[in-house]
Amino acid sequence: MRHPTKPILEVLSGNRQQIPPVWFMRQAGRYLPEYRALRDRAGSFLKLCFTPELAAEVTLQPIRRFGFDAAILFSDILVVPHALGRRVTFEAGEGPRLEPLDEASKIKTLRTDVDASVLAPVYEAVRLVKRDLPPHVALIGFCGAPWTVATYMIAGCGTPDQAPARMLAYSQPAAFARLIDILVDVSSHYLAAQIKAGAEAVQIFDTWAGVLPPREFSAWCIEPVRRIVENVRREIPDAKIIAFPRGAGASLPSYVDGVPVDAVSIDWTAEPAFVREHVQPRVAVQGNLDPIVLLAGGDALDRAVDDVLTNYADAPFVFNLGHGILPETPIAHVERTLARIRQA
Ligand code: 1CP
Repeated sequence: MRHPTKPILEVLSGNRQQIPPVWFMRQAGRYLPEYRALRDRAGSFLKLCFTPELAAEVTLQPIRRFGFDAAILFSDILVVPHALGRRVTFEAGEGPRLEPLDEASKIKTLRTDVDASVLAPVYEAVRLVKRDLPPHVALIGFCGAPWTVATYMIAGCGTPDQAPARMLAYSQPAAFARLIDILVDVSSHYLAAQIKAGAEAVQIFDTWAGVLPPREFSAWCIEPVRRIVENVRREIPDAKIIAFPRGAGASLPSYVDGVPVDAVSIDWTAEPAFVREHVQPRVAVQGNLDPIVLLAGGDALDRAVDDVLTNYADAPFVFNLGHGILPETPIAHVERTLARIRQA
């Protein structure tokens, strides 16, 4: 890792690439027929995550088909609550369901360390992927940020603005802080273990960062992720870390000031001139094609791809979506996008 030669690792080291490296959030998933076939065979989503051979195969599927510059380990942010002993299920077409952690008394009795044997297959999947990865492709591990994972643990599912977690943070701040502390601790170990198993970078997904007012954003998004980055770097000083504070908007400069990551992943609502002036001089940027325009295709897609390149590719930049690829996305639109990025 000290002498990166893979394009995405170069960018994470601050070296702009002539043709930006590209990968897509959720690139392994339901828009791929080969994923759907394997998911059917595996039975449950968690079985897919925790069977190393299957998780490795699903991770590699989009690499074989499209030649992305990075593979993202196939798993889910909710394996961490699962390893903390919470019941987690994924119903087809419904999204995740957890037993809600909706009272301070339930947080007081939550275990503070994960069951290591539950997460061991994840590290084995990392090793298997590394064995079969083309030489220029990097493997990215990941976890959810404490705030985002807490929102699902508290509500028991995704909600439009994660109000249950915001409510608990205001009304039971000590219990809420305890939950965040536990998640900081286990997520730090989880990321370090993925890197030790062979992940060359890690991404911290804070999907729900955008629903918090500034004071809470600082307390529950910036501070916990800063502590995770510090903990991981204490163990692995040159660890490459990307953060995705979705919806951070005008708070992006204070985010990159507070969280010393190698890259920040931005969503499609970011204002380009603002990002160029206040974010890109400090840190590499990743993003931010609207997943809906990838679904729409045609001239609108070509224009949007060109806009992203014009806006951000003059500085260290990783091409990605502004959020996960949608299951209905035609494969031809992904191919068209990659060809356009690489034609230059
Ligand atoms: O039926 C299925 O196959 C389940 C669909 C699915 C998939 C393919 C889920 C359920 N998770 C995943 C994989 C996944 N999740 C990856 C794999 C690697 C890749 O990117 O290819 C990753 C990185 C995640 C991360 C994740 N899970 C996030 C953060 C990023 C994001 O997209 O916002 C979140 C919020 C989750 C929770 C989750 N898991 C699954 C769903 C449908 C959701 C979202 C729930 C919601 O709020 O609606």
